[in-house]
Amino acid sequence: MSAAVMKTYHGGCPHDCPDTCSMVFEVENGRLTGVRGNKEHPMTRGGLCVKLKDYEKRHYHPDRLLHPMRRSGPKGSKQFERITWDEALDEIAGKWKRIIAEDGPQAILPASYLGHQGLVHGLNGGDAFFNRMGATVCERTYCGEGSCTAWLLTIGPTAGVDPESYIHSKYIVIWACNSVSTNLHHWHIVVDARKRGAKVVVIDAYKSRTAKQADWHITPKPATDGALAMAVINSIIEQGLVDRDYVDKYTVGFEDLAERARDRTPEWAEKITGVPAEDIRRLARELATEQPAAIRIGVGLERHYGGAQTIRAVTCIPALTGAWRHVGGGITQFPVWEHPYRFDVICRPDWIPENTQVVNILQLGRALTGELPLSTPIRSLMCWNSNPVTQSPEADKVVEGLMREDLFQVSAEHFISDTASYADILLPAAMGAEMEDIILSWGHLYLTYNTKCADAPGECLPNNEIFRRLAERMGYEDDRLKWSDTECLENFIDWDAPACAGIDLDYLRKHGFARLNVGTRDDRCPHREGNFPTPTGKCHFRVDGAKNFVAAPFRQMYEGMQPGEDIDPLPDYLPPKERPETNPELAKRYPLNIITPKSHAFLNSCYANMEGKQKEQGDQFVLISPVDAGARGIRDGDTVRVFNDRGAFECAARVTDDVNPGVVVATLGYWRQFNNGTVNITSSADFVEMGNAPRVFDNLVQVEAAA
Ligand SMILES: Nc1nc2c(c(=O)[nH]1)N[C@H]1C(S)=C(S)[C@@H](COP(=O)(O)OP(=O)(O)OC[C@H]3O[C@@H](n4cnc5c(=O)[nH]c(N)nc54)[C@H](O)[C@@H]3O)O[C@H]1N2
Ligand SMILES: Nc1nc2c(c(=O)[nH]1)N[C@H]1C(S)=C(S)[C@@H](COP(=O)(O)OP(=O)(O)OC[C@H]3O[C@@H](n4cnc5c(=O)[nH]c(N)nc54)[C@H](O)[C@@H]3O)O[C@H]1N2
Ligand code: SF4
Ligand SMILES: [Mo]
Repeated sequence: MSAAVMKTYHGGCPHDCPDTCSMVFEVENGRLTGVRGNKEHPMTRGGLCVKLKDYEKRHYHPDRLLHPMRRSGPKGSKQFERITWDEALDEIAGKWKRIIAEDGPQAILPASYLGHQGLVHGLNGGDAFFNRMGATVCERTYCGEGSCTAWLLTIGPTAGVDPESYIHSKYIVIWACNSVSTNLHHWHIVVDARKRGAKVVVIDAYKSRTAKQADWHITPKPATDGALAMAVINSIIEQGLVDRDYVDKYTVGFEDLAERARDRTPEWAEKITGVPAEDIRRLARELATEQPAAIRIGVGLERHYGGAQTIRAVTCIPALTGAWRHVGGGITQFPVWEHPYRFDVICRPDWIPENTQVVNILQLGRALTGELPLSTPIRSLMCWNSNPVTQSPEADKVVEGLMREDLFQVSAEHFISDTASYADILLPAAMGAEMEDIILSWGHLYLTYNTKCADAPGECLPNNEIFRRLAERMGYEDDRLKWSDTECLENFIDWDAPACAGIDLDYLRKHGFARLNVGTRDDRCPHREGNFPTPTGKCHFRVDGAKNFVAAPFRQMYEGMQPGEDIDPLPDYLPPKERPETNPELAKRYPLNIITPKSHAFLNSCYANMEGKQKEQGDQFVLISPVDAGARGIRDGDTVRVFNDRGAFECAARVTDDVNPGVVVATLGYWRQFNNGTVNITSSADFVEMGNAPRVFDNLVQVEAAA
């Protein structure tokens, strides 16, 4: 017997995480035996997070879906029987052809997200196929698309401050982002900057892991950051700290913004946010004078009715203060805007037939139950790279829709997730080390290569191969639908773009990653002299004539969106729909604001079925203040019911001062099949005012001891 030889290959973490780590895959005899972070990569720096440190265990987990299956029991019963790939593909193509003949292709709805973040196998991997079919377009605004609308309106598609340049920052504001859990490799840089003298301010509605490590934690009431931001603008102006030269040369609409902000004083904001006026003045003063000052915004800012307007206000601040003049000064959202991906080639939006209906993935429940009027009702759903039963709001409605006997559901998955549980046909999908790809990043400025180096177990196939086979079965002859994974990579990136100078596929295969040519950490200062990628080249405090639109960096041009309402030319505070102050009637029954952010040891709903991660994360819980717990006779560890008119879930109460009275926190990702309900049962599928973004933190509930 010869000893197995261990070889290493370049990998890229394929999960929906801004860090997009460069990995080292250790492989023996076609089997992934270990993973490490790449030491050469300036952000990964040799370390992975708690979720990925034993990624090989996810590849060979005993529950992994290994063969195509057909449902053999009632919907949701998780009874399936093994079938062959040919049987599965024939059944799917047969059903779809019949549906198309009877009701047209719009009766078919694809639903995907960033379960895999590769250019080939990821979010947009099935778009060309479904656009060719003429299926209903799925508007996938799960994450940050209202933030994107705000960002584009104000400063255009810029990557903003390089997360690595924070090493040069002297003042760092992390605004509604739990970096220690969700952006760990940026947090390392923040900590290094602090060692060099930077002050770290965290603005978070509760004492998150990140807030606990801040030099200064500011705690606004949930969904009131718009008032805080407007008062910061007011105070920068009032204290005479505006960089007049920068504003005159590189911005539009200062006088109007100043007029709008005139009565948004710190005292006004104190009443709304609960943050003392003196603290707001101090924040304004320090943000203006401690340069370079950088703001890192998280998606927590977006998740309430006025979220996008809030982000517009925050995005104005660095231009007011002239922070953009400095390396390490300005604001960071999703650096993906400067990555040269060819979404027109990836998605083929030109194949979408005119007037195709659009269904938003946040409103999947409403669409499947008939609550949302559709010109063509949905008869078939294909789901991959996403788990809407846990991740979409109004989750009970999603389940009600999936239980429909007349709905033909196909799920391509790694596991029988909460969504896949309801499928008629299950397709086993290949995992990270089993397929070639380039992983996009929305959190840094590198391309990251992933080698196919392990054999897929059982009969698992990469997403792109699944779509190639489906295209063949459907009789679609287009070349684009036949490309190999390598051909896709050759075509999906604009290799001739200036950002790619000196980089090609061979280079990536050899080195594993490459930094885009968009300046270095130490010299990148993209808006020192304006140069904003807006129609005027300036930062727009004021925007004239704009209509609401959906902006997404991972886009297939969401042109399906009806021309929206007029947009307020200026940023402002828009009160949330569900706060005791704004909705006292509702608050009589449901007095507590619930926030449902990410779990530390899960990646959205991924890993919540793995024992090791369950141990790291603990059972489903809700954080509740001693005041609110006491008033309800709830003790630490009690099982409680969290509910409102949309539904209920049960979990353990953790009584703690980490949350203020009136606020409760329950993290996301736990599976319905292992728990008594999930957090998204209580959240609303209504949108943020702009960008059709999720309003899931704009939510009132009651908590009571479980019967
Ligand atoms: N461990 C882990 N990491 C992840 C993920 C995961 O599931 N687990 N998911 C990945 C994905 S898809 C994303 S989008 C990112 C998201 O990463 P983040 O942007 O960090 O998003 P969240 O964890 O939802 O919440 C951010 C913070 O906003 C706070 N917050 C909520 N509402 C408000 C408010 O009104 N005002 C203020 N000031 N703060 C508020 C919350 O308390 C929370 O601490 O994380 C990625 N990384
Ligand atoms: N209440 C609340 N709701 C939220 C959020 C929140 O903070 N609070 N966050 C929102 C955000 S930011 C996001 S991004 C969404 C995320 O929502 P989803 O994208 O639905 O996230 P996941 O639950 O991780 O689902 C990804 C699924 O894809 C599967 N998958 C992974 N890789 C592959 C692959 O290669 N092939 C196939 N076929 N399948 C694969 C995984 O097994 C998993 O079941 O949730 C949103 N929902
Ligand atoms: S989940 Fe994020 S932090 Fe963890 S390995 Fe992947 S990219 Fe890195
Ligand atoms: Mo996300």
